[in-house]
Amino acid sequence: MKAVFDCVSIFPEMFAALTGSGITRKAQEAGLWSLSLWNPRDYADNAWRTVDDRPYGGGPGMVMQAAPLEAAIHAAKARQQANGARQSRVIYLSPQGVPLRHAKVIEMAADLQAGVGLVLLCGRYEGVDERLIERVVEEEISIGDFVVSGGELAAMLLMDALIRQLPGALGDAASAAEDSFVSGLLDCPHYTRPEMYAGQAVPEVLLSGDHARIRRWRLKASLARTRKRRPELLTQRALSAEETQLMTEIQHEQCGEQ
Ligand code: 9WO
Repeated sequence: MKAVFDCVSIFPEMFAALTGSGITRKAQEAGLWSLSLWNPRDYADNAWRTVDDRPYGGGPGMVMQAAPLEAAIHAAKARQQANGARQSRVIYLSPQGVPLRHAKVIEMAADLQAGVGLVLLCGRYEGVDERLIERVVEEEISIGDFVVSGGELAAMLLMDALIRQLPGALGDAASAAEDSFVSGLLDCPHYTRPEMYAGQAVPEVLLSGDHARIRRWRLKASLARTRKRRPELLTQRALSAEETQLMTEIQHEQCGEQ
């Protein structure tokens, strides 16, 4: 089934980043996913189309009002249902959400294919009236421990991660199953022509044509990188016999460097 996204945003034009370029554009043209945009300003009850107001309790900045957001979300859900969605799930992108991980992306992509439509709420200003979140938001998701200017980029990042999991989204050669993190490890380094660049050669093994040796070298490079940069990923994951052997080699090599 086609993956259905509906985004509620006062900056709908930002989503051209997703529909205009690359794999996400190709996948949309191939009918793998569709996006509808809902501007809460269209549901404002005043002639100036404002959807924000000052925070109760004082302080700087503005808060998005519940009513126009709820009306936009309601319209998005109604359209999804009319188009045959089995279910609609409202997600708010915010730094207060549950951190997004690869396993969650896989799970959500499967739900999309099974007919669960996503409604992504993109906040602006200092946030959204909490009562709207309590009333309609089913999941709050964070893409990382930092603040940006609004939820749109986070929504697009989530959509991109989901779209590349849809069957047929990546070319024949590429496969989402080979992505970094599927293995629970960081990706190994990559090289292309020329063989010598700025005095640096491509690792000899990659020119050898010995596929077993190349696979082993890549696995070892992934393990070494993960150990150095993200050691906590290794404590969350079991090692195979081969991986344990490679880790021992890596530890010995590291000792020599110091
Ligand atoms: C803005 C601000 C300005 C002055 C004082 C305090 C402030 N807090 C914020 C703020 O957190 N704004 C957010 C902007 C409100 C919700 C939407 N915005 C948002 C979402 N920024 N970053 C995200 C986000 C979403 C998912 N994962 C990481 C970040």
